[in-house]
Amino acid sequence: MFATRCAVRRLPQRAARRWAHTPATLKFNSVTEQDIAHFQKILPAASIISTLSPVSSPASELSIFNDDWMNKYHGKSTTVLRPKSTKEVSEIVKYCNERGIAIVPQGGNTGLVGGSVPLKDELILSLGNMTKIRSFDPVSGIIVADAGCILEAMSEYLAPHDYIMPLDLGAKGSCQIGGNVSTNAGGLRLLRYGNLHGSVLGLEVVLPDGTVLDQLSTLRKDNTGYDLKQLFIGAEGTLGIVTGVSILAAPAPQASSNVMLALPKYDNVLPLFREVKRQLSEILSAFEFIDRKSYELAVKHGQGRALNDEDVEGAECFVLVETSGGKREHDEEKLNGLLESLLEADEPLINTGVLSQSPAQFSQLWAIREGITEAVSKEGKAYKYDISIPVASFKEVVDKTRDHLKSKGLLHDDAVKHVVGYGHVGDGNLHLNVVAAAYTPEIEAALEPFVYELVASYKGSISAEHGIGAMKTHALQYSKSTTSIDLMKKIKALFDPKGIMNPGKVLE
Ligand code: FAD
Ligand code: 2HG
Ligand code: ZN
Repeated sequence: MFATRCAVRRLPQRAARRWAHTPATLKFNSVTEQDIAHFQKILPAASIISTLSPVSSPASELSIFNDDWMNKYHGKSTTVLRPKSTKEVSEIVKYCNERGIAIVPQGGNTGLVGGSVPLKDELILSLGNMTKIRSFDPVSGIIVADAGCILEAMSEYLAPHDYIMPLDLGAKGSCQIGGNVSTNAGGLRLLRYGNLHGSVLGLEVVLPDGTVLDQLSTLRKDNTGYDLKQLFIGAEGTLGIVTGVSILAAPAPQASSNVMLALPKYDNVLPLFREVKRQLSEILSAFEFIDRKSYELAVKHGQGRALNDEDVEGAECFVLVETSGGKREHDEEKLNGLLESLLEADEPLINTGVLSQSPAQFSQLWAIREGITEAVSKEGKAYKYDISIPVASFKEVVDKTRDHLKSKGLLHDDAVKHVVGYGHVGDGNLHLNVVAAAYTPEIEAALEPFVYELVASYKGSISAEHGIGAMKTHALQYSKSTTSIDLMKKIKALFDPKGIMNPGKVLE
């Protein structure tokens, strides 16, 4: 490995808000044995999991659908339906609408805001059985797939055709393309390929009354009035169930490389970003930030391979830079030139750079960054704030949050163990994770609305990429005006007048 030494938004009224996570009372019908008998007419036995008779599955079979990835949010659904076709989804939804049964659409259940599990006993409609690639055009790179296709499986399908998916996330082995679209997932390639509002070309959606909206276009350009598909991208299952996705894949880069840069101080991140962009220009494909504690947690919990001690010594934080381009020699020359100039500068912005020399080392460096979420969840219970703020303020926000928790007497091993920051610097997206011994009302009360007010004071967004889910419905006004929220409510009422689609998520 290469290693060388070297105008504030007006804050909403606090008094009127509720801050504990207490979902509004939902008034929907519970699934009954008669409903199960009806679902048996639509679906084969293997597609119904229910504790109700005559199916009578053990409750343990339901828990992976009722509990979220963090084990923070817990639903009480009695029934999970796993349709295999759009027609089956449509029949289920039509019936639930008539009966007043609420539905939670569920993909890979890797969401981090409590959006994918019920608040009460809503029916869970899992897309996990809809896994067909419907078509792929190797000339345009457009792939059309069932919503339940796992992101990684789609990448594997595309690899022999020399294409890649335009998005990549640590949860790729479990998350589904329908879930990605429904959360407008960002991830590690957004800097290069932009977000899903650009790369998704068409959607097939089952609307809350069971009607199938077929907008599964494979056209790059289509200016025929309102672009309705955009409404479902990031709707978190509140407007309908995405059953099919048409998406533009990207040509696979012919050469990729990465380097982990160790920085003596956070203040160097921004000048470094400018310099890296200037020198690497079109081959820069990722610029990811990892603070020291996040790095230590990743290594402690076996994510990637630890850097040598001398590379870590004196580092306040790290930046992982990835390049992707068309010609290895050209890209290597640029990257090596960058590293040399960084290390030889009069006042170097970095201490060291650890450059991957093989595909295995490339993956190991990425594993450190991608593994932080997993590491944090092994260390304790994480309160996750996924925020957009000016990059210059990343460290300040982490420090202010830590100081605030300290002032509340909560910064000790039995309450909050660590406050860490990492994320997508290139996109202005910080992941602020507060790692606690347990989820407690006391810690939550110390964090909220504190964090949201802090974000608003930087004119930031309370959700850069994970969404609102059940976690932030009561905080939406920190990032959206009353006019916007009112319009969102009208759109929701237009699509879903009975409110059966993922109630209590996104909007209160
Ligand atoms: P789920 O968690 O099942 O559902 C998420 C939301 O979408 C829910 O509201 C659900 O109701 C709705 N939904 C799911 N499928 C459908 C459908 N077919 N139709 C309508 N609504 C639907 N997120 C990022 O943005 N960037 C990251 O880098 C990132 N990294 C992650 C790393 C790890 C280790 C983990 C655990 C999570 C990460 N996430 C990230 C969060 C999560 O993976 C994404 O939000 C992902 O897009 C969710 O997909 P899913 O299939 O698991 O959806
Ligand atoms: C990432 O960028 C994901 O790694 C997850 O968005 C962030 O766990 C988190 O807070
Ligand atoms: Zn992220």
